[in-house]
Amino acid sequence: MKTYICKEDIMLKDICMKKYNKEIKDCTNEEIYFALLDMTKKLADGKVSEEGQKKVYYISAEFLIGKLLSNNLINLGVFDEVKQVLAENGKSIYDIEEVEPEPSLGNGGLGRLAACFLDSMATLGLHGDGIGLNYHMGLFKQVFENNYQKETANPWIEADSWLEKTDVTNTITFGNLKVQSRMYDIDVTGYENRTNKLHLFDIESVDESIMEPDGINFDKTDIAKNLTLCLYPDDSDEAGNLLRIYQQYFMVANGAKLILDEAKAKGSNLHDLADYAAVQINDTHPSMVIPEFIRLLTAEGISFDEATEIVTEVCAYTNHTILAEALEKWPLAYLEKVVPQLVPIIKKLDEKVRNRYKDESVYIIDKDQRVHMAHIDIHYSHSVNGVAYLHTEILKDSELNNFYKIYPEKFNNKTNGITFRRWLLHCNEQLAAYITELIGDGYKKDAEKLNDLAKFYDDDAVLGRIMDIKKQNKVVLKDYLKETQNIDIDENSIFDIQVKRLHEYKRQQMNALWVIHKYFDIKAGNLPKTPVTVIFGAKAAPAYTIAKDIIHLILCLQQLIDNDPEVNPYLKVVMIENYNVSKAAKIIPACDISEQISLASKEASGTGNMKFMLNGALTLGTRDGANVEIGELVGEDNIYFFGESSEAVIDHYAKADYVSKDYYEQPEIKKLVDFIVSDELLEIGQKESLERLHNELIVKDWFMTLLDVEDYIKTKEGVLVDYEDRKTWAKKALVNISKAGFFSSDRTIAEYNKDIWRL
Ligand code: KOT
Repeated sequence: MKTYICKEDIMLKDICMKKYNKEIKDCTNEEIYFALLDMTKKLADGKVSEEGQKKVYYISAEFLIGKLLSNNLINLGVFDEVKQVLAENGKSIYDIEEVEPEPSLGNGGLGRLAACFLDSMATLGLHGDGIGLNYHMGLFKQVFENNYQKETANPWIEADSWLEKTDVTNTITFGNLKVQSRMYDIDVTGYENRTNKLHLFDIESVDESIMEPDGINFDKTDIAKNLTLCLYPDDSDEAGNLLRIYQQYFMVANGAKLILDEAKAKGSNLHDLADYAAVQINDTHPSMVIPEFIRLLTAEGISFDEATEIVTEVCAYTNHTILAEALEKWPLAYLEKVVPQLVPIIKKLDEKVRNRYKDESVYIIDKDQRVHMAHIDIHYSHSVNGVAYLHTEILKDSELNNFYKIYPEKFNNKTNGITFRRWLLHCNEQLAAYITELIGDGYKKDAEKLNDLAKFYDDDAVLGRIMDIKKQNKVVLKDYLKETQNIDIDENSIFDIQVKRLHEYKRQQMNALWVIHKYFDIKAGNLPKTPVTVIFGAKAAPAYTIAKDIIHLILCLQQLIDNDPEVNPYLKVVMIENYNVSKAAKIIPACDISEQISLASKEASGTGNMKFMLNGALTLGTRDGANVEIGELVGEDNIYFFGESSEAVIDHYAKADYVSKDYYEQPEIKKLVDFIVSDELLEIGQKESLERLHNELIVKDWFMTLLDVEDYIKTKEGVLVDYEDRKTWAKKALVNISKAGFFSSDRTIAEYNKDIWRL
């Protein structure tokens, strides 16, 4: 029996003894968690290796890292050993995982991507650190009350956590105040490779007590107390917008200082900064780093023109959305108030653009005196990338076409990826072990090796095992839902899953219309061969009314169907409360049908689609984002596409010729939409919400739900029929797993490095 982990000075049993004066078997799960935290940090420290001259800095307002313990143990190569030692002492690693609070330092895809990228940089042995903010509350915690989302506070920082306090401090100056900052570090341990750092900056004067219990309301003007309290505070009023600018500048001012200090320490004379630093700007939240660098470089005696050239060579920009409302444009007056030191620089940058180009659409400051942050990035970075093939094409052809015409050489695509350590090895241990049994464990470092699974496409025994593993994962999810939400689901039903942020463009409402269709169908006596469990998980932004109405509709449907004995043997709707990274890890391995049904052209990439595919779910989706590339890899037989193409959708917007009412008038569609305000649902739900949503779909439907709903329903019914042929389904699942290698974030990061960073 092994009673030690790796080195003698890092023995779990010794740490428990020293910390608590107890044997492992006598410790509580909490105590073991904190002991493992110490052990892991020590192991990770041993992997901090030599720095090369040049380093990447990934600056992002979000790093949705999720729980770290198990992943760190996996990456350090000691997970199995720890699991065994704990088991020998009557403890379960899975119970201990539950003790760890989940840091929710992100909203969704953009933040989770940043976390996957950190893992891959360390795994590939690239020296790349993250720079962000240490939000104390992160995103709110969602609870359901009266079939509505209610927000509650979500503090995650404990006295003992992954955060290491450093002695790096700065004074950050805003127009009307100064604050003291401090850097906290989290180790980022690569899979059997180096350890990098995630640097999170905080204010010393932060005050958690000013937050109300809802986790979203607090005095927005008290910047010295609230700056790092929470992620993306409500920006629907002026104070919220200003706070966002305070946060962004605080992040980049600390980041830029760190980058210059580190370069200088390695011998840079700043003229050669690009030989020491590559800065990746994760959408526009960190864009002020460009004028801030120029401010710092000119203060060191470098001319404005040269500073601009240096910064352009150092910085690269990633665009993650074409949704107009997400493109940041700050009123110049706000910047004058918060960061007056940057305003003359931004004006000069704008002047340079105006001197060169006549086209007003590429100016930085528009005629309404608003500063277009993305325009700063595009003019003054050397690289502009989209996050999936289709997305980059749309940027070049339409959204950013005027810029593409000026700088064709800057534009490039980097299709997103996910880390297989978290999204396969950790979340689906059984599948990972079985893949290893079949093809060896080379795929853990070289994901393309999953292609070797192709030789088993027609092997009945293998297909049978793949389905067995899926079934077991469904049982795990069933038990989890029983324990956490007291919900019963049937592991023999089809698990049809849509988990992601709630947004009209992602079209959870269309899935809800399918539920209504199925409800009618069952009532009419058309009973599905295999029951269907439709699982949703989604948080809505607190101020996004229609998104909250959609959650309300789904929860009302859940209740209606649960209480209808005619329907509930065949159909079940489950809305998972507080969907987050840890829940995703339990949900995704259990999925049969992965719902990726955004309006074509609107989902830049999606990364959930990749996680589901890797875990053997089949995609039901539009030809949007990375779905297109999934389709190319697996072939049309192994994915279910429906709906209008992105070209057709873009054309509808250009001509403004989509009229949802015309679709609504079709009797089949009208029946579904009108059920939202039926007596059955009004008895359960709130009139105001349901009527608002009903009306929205009929008179506006900006994201064209009714355009695609008919094809969606037809296609989904076809998927359910196909599910009945278990062997063919299993083969499709195996094809998906075997082709998922392309979506490893190791591949994405290798491309960033080869084309953009050049470390
Ligand atoms: C949010 C606010 C402003 C700009 C962009 C965003 C944004 C975009 N947040 N998340 N995204 C998602 O990013 C993912 C990673 O690239 C994509 O997969 C996904 O399609 C985006 O919606």
